[in-house]
Amino acid sequence: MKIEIVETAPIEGQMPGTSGLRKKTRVFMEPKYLENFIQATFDAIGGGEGKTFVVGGDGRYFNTDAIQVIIKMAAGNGAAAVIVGQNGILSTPAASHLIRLNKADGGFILSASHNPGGIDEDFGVKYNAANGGPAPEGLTAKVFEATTSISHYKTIAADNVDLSRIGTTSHGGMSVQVVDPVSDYQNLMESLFDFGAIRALFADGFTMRFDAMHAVTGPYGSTILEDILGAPAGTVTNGIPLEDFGKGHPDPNPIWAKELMDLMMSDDAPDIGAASDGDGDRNMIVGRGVYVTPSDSLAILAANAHLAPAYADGLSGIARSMPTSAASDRVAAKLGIDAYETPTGWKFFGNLLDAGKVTICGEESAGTGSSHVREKDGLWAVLLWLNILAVRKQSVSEIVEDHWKTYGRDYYSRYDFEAVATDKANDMMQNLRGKFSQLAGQTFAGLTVTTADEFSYLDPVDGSVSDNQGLRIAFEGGGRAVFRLSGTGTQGATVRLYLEQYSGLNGDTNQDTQAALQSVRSAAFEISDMKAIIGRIEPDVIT
Ligand code: VG1
Ligand code: CO
Repeated sequence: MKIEIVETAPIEGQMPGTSGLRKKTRVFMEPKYLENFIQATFDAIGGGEGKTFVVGGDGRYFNTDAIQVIIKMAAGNGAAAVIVGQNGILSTPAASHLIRLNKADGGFILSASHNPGGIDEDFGVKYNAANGGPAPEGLTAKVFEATTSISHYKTIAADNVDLSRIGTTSHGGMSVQVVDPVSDYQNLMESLFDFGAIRALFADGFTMRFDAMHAVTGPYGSTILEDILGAPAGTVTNGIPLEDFGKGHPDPNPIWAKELMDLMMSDDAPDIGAASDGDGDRNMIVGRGVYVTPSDSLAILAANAHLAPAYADGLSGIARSMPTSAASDRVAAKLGIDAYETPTGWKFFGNLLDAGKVTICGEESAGTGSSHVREKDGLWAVLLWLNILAVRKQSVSEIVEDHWKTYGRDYYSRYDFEAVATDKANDMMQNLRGKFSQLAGQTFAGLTVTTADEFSYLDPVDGSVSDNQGLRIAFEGGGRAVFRLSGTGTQGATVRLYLEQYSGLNGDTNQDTQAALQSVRSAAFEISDMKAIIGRIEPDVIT
């Protein structure tokens, strides 16, 4: 088939953020917008010639259109093969697994994750490398560079591929393999966990509600939890992926998964509740009457992972993003293994996982995962919880309370201030930065600052340095406040304020979270001058 070389010109602003390039869907639909970014990616990786790529997305509006464009451009760039999920569906962890399983050269994941979907909402493209993980910063910088000098893109004139039919066809000399999105992922999960024990748990009357939030995990949850593990029909709710996620935010937190939270706090609560995000890489865990913070979930999973077959020999190390609470560090210390602190975003865990330095990683934003893929993995976390529950034969709340008794409790909450004017958000950060050299030793809201610094990460594997990764203030008595600007939004700036207070080893673990954080919060507001600079201290979302 004839390769078409189409002239184009650079389009501004195609800089990937925390997790891929995210823009309004209509922006992605503008002529050549997607094409430019895809060609820049091919250019940044040294071309597509003879390579194999995995392609799929979370099912949001424009997903299949974008996939058809990418398939044709892969052919135009000389790729040997494309592996694509049936109907364009692949969760982010499943795509990561397919890249690794098929030894593909990389993959395109079409998703803006937790951002709402639809023609007037958000769309996104993430590129993952041959290890299955998000493109590291060095590569995203190259992609961006290529978008600023692009002059043409390559494609083929061909009919669209029928994405509904599983099987292999040839397009312009390139093979296109349409695969079941769930089966390989399901096999991977079966290889990690004791499905027999989990099946027995459900057979014993254990109950669960898994809210797929009309996003990509519906088919994965239905197959694995209901069909394979025997959870009763109806365990998975909102299980059909919709282009607009039913107009919700597919963000697994107590705000956006309110229906699930209400159920879990009621008398009719099942034994465990879980929810997943748009592209299936994040998870929320709720026990009957108890919300498990993602930072605690990471720590509890790490402390109990040896109860699942895949981790029976123990963990090599644990990594967490900087704003995530210190709870998992306490587990690492007790296990005598290394703890790593990385910037926000899964791309920073890839090197540690590849080098075998860590087995389990996590973020406060409800992402947890392990060395089984190179992405965070929502359903994996849920299955590990189920495996632990099946072995320990205790409730979620008993396990959480036992954990706090052993390690102390890290009270934790994140405040999001959305759609802040970008210049004001930058002013606030700049003002705060300017105070840092003077803060140590000063007291605010009764708390004395021990250290104040801007987080910079030195990757212990490749020696790369990532600066400006968040402003952190630590207080005497185990409190901490962190400020950073989100890198996934598409409108204005989102200020994230992360608050944490350690109870101490034998301290009170039964306080209300917001009450326990009161001093740290007041100190953070005071030090940052938030009210004066951005005009508010009332967050849009508290998680
Ligand atoms: C947010 C989260 C971060 C996560 C990222 C991508 O980034 O805070 O922990 O890795 O989303 O997750 P930011 O820059 O907005 O704080 V996902 O599930 O959107 O791919
Ligand atoms: Co996600």
